[in-house]
Amino acid sequence: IKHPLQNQWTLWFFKPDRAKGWEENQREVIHFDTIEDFWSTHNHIKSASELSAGCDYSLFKAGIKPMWEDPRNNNGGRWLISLDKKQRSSELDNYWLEVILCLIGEAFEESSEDICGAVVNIRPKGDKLSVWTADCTNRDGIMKIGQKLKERLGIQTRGSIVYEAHNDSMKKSGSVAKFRYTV
Ligand code: M7G
Repeated sequence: IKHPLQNQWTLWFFKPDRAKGWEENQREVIHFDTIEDFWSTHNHIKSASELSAGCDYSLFKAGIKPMWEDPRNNNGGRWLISLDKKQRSSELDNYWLEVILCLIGEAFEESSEDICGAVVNIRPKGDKLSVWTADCTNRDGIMKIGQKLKERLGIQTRGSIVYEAHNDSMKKSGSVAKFRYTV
């Protein structure tokens, strides 16, 4: 018998293709809902650091699309961890795996309900990891998730993780979105 996860999860892959719209470039790769199926997926796909520039992996609860427009994300936001270029080889894959394990293992306890998913963006200027939550006004839940994330990733620097509302990210045009919370 396989070990069931509390939630079913969908892995998405984004590959930039300028002939298509952003949403069309998001593809569902696989669903899983057991620990064993997670590991077999993880073991046979490329690691994040091997993806080409502009690609993303997203892992979301089944039924939630990895986009602002999904009703579960619409009023939400994300904890954002910005990496510098040299961290792609040293930290990125470990961090991404740890983020995934936090999600599928429901590490945020009662705040796990607020979790929608997580994204890794592979970018020339610096990769990004983010954890998306459902309600950008739920301060207590957001802070618990942010603190737990920092602890699990072993990040010590104060203020290194910032939370932004998707509504601000959407409107961001050159200028930096207002960060609502930091840990
Ligand atoms: P990004 O890929 O999150 O980060 O956003 P990057 O700037 O480091 O590449 C790049 C662009 O992708 C945004 O400016 C939007 O045009 C588009 N985009 C990103 N997200 C997360 C969404 C989304 O959820 N919905 C839509 N419609 N477009 C998005």
